[in-house]
Amino acid sequence: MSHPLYDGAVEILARNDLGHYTVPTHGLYPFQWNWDSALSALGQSYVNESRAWTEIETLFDHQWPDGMVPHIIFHKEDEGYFPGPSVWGTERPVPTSGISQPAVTGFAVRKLFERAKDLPSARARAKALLPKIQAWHDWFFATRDPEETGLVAIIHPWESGRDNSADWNAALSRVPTEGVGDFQRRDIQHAAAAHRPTTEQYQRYIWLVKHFRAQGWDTAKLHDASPFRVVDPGFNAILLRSCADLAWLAEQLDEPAIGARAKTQSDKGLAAMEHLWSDRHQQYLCYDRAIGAPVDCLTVGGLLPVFTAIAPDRSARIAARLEDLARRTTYMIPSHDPHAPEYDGERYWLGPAWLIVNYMIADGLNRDGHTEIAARIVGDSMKLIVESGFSEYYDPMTGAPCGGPHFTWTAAMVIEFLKQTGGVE
Ligand code: 9WN
Repeated sequence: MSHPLYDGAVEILARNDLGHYTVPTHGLYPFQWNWDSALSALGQSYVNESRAWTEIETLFDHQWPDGMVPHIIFHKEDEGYFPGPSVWGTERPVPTSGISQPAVTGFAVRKLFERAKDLPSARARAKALLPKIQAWHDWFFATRDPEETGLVAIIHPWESGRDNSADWNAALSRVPTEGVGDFQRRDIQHAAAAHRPTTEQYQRYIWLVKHFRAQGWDTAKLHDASPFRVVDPGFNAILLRSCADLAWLAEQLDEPAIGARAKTQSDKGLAAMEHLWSDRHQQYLCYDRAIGAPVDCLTVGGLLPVFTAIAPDRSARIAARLEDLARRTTYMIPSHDPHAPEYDGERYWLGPAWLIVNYMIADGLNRDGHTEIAARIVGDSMKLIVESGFSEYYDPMTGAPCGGPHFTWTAAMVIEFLKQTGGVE
C-alpha cells in the first residue's frame, strides 16, 4: 500500500543514493557521513534490503587499521564542502576525516538482521560486519577512555553529531583560534547562516583539526593531546546500546567471544553512566574531562540515555522531563531546553528538533513502557513532515524547516515511523 509520505521519503532516498553510499543531502553535505549512513540504512531496509546492508558495508570498507570508523568519507572530490580532504590530510587511500561519530551501527545492524526477509544473506552480512563493529567499539574504549572509567570522551564537537550544542561552549572556549588562518565556509552558501554555527566556532573546530593533524593522526595520542575532552551521555548511550545489540547479534551468530566482550563493555558503561546523573536537573549532564567538572547545560544529550538500558527509575525521570518539555513546545523534541539562555529555535543544535533524535528517544521510551510521551514525539515528527517537508531540522515552536532540504536520514525516519505506527504495510 502506498502512502504519500512514504513515497516522498523513498524518492529522497533514491535522489541521494550514489550507488554504494548515500549523501545526507546534495550541496550542503556531498559525501558519506558515518551515523547518517547507519540510521538511513534503517529506512532503506524496507525499500531495498540488500542496498541497506551495502550502505553500512561501504562505511566499514573505510575503517582505519586501528579500528576507527571516520565521520566523513570523501568518496569523490567536491569543492562545495569545507573542511574537505586537503584540510584533514589523513592520507587514507580514499580520503576520510580523522575523527569519528556516534557509534549507532551495532543498533542498526541488529534491526536490519531482525527484520530481514533474506535471512541467509542477512546472517552472512551481519557475521562479516560483527568483528569490524567490535573493533570500532574496542578502539573507542582503548583510545577515548584511557583511565578505563567505562565511558568515552569526544575530542571534537563534530564527533558528537550535535556540533554547536551549548554543551561544548565552555570546553570549546579553551580551544585557541590563533594560527588557524583564513578559510572560506561553504555551509553558509547552502544553508541560512542563522541556522548554522558561528564563524568563531568554526575557527575553533578547524584549530582542533589542524592540531590533530600535527600529531600525525595517531589516534592513540589524540585524547591526551586534545584541549577538548568531553564525556557526552548521549554519545555514550548510543555506543552502549550498540554494544548491547552487538552482544545480542553475537549470540544469534555463534560468536561467543564477541558477545562476552560487548556485554562487558555495555554493563560497565551503564554503571558508569550513573555518575553523569544530575538530581538537580533530573537528567544526565556532560562531563568536561579536561577540567574534571560536570557541564551545567540542559540539552537533549542528557535525555538520549533513555535509548540504552538505564535503570527503570532513571527512564521514568527522563520521561517526566520530556513530558515537561512537551508542555512547553509545539513540536518535540527541542535539542536545547527553551527556558535556557542559549536556546535558539532555528540554530542547529541549540534548539531545533531532529527526527533521528526523536526516533532514538521514542525507541527507548517505548521499550520502557512510556508509550504516551513516545506517541507524542512520533506524532509531532510526522506533523513536521506534513507541514514543512523533509528538512534537516525544525524550529520546535513554529515548525519552520531549517538547514538543508531533501534530507536522507529525515526521510529514513519517516519510513521507520510509518512502519511502526502501521501507516504503511
Ligand atoms: C559535520 C551530516 C552531518 C551530521 C551531523 C550534523 C552535521 C557536519 C557539518 O551534518 O555536521 O559533521 O558540516 O555541519 O551536525 O550530526 O552527521 O548530516
